[in-house]
Amino acid sequence: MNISSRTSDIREPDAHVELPTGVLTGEHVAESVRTIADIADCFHDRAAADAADPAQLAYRVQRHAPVPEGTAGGLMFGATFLQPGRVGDEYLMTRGHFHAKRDAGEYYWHIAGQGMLVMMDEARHCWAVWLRNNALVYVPGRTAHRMVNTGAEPLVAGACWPADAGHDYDAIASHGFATRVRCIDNEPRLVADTE
Ligand code: S6P
Ligand code: ZN
Repeated sequence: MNISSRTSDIREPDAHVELPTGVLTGEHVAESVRTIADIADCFHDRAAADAADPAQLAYRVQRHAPVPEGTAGGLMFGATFLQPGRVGDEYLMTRGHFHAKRDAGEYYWHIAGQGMLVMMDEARHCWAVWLRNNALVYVPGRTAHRMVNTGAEPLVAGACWPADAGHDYDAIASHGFATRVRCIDNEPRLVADTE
C-alpha cells in the first residue's frame, strides 16, 4: 500500500461556519444586504413604511456557493441575519419567495434570536413555525417561505437548498403572503392579510 499517495490529497475546508453566530467565512462566500427600502412594499402599513428610514438595515444574507447557481444536484448553504423591529405593527421580515423550481425544498435551522418561518402553499394556505430553541424546519417544495423577527435581538437562521432551486420573488411581490405577523396586545399574532 502506498500510504503517501493516499494521504496526499487531504485538503483544508474552503469555508467555515461559526456555529454560535452563523457567520460564514472563506472561499465562495458572498453577502447581500437588504434595507428597509428593499422590503417597504412587504408591509401592510404603507404610511409607516414610507416614514421609516429607507437606508436602515433590514437583513443580510451570507451564501456559500460551491457550485454556480443552477447546477443540478448541487447545494447552497446560507445564513440570514434579520434585524429586530417593526414597521407599524408588523415585524421586520425577509421578502420571501417560492423556489423557481417549484418542487425544491429547503432546510432552515435556528441559530440566534427569536422569530418564525412563515410558509404558504400554492393554494395560499399559510402557517408558521417558531424559529427558536435550535429549531430545525423543513420547507417542503411548492411552499413560499419568509423569516419574521418577533424578538428584540437579530434573528439568525441557517439554510440549505438545491443549487438549481432558483428564487421566484414576483409571485410574492404581486400577491404577498395571505397571512401577516403583527404585534397585537404585545404578542405576535398571525393575521389574515384582509383584516
Ligand atoms: C434561499 C433561502 C434564504 C433566503 C434568505 C433571504 O433559498 O431561502 O437564504 O434567501 O432568508 O430571504 P429572501 O426571501 O430575501 O431571499
Ligand atoms: Zn428559499
